[in-house]
Amino acid sequence: MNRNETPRVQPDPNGPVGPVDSSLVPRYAGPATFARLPRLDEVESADVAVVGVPFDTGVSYRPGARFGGNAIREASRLLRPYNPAQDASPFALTQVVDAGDIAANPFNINEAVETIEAAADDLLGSGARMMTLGGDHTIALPLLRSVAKKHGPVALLHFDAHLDTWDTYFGAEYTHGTPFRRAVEEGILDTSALSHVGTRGPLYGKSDLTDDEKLGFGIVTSADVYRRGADEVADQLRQRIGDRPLYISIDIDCLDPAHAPGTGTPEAGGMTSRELLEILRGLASCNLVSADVVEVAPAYDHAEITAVAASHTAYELTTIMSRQIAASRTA
Ligand SMILES: [Mn+2]
Repeated sequence: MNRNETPRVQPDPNGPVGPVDSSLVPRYAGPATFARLPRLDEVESADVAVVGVPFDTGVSYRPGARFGGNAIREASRLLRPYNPAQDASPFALTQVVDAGDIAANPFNINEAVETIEAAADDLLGSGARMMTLGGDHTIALPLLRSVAKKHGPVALLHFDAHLDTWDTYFGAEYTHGTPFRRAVEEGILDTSALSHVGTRGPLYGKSDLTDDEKLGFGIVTSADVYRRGADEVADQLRQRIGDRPLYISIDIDCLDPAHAPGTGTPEAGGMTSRELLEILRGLASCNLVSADVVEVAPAYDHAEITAVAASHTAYELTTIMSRQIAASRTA
């Protein structure tokens, strides 16, 4: 299909280029960009750039998250342009695009981290907010470095079964279990507004928790979400964050393996996808400057369960960013 002939949802001919019109081209036809959005090179500029980082050299257990971004894109074919939970049409409010993949060296973690940071600098420098699809959690460090160059130290909400604040693995500094310790050490996080959400499972020792607390993190465990409910948790997180620039990093293993089997280090007793989406909706008034969804490993997935959850998660985050950009323009 010639791209110039591709029918698109585009309510305003002078407004953003929308997704492929699924009433004219079936959802399962054509290339899979995120939510069937235009590619970056098909538009003049982007407000929100969905970008893949196919890199998983930093994993400690099951590999395979390098295939996560494209699995999420495939599952995102079913996303529709109106988000009733937030009463918004994110792709009509602002120009959202699929910016393709950042090509990172799979054999050299340090070089990959530099490449990802430089590519993020380019995208953020163009004025876009980033919605990154991982990749393993190592990639959050270079993404946060880039975001901090633009906004200063940012508040962080880290949805994950794990703390990801360990020091090193086998002597390696940059791994998927260490990005947030590095980020605190580098001064790129606002340590008055950091929280893990969804944490659970066995640790190496109690010192894992006391070390993490010293770095400045609060913890909302998976059991806290179950006992207190999504609304109360979102209220508490919103109060902690205030109007600080916020980065949200979502390891899909924050969800129970029933909701996200396709991931590298699954832990029993996790949140449901409904709880995750409801917490995110409760954060819609926060100043979300960029976000990532990582650790989708499709080789362990079944029936696209994990990729569907990740695509809806990215859609909710994209909607939050798009609404805020639109609101700032009319303010
Ligand atoms: Mn993680």
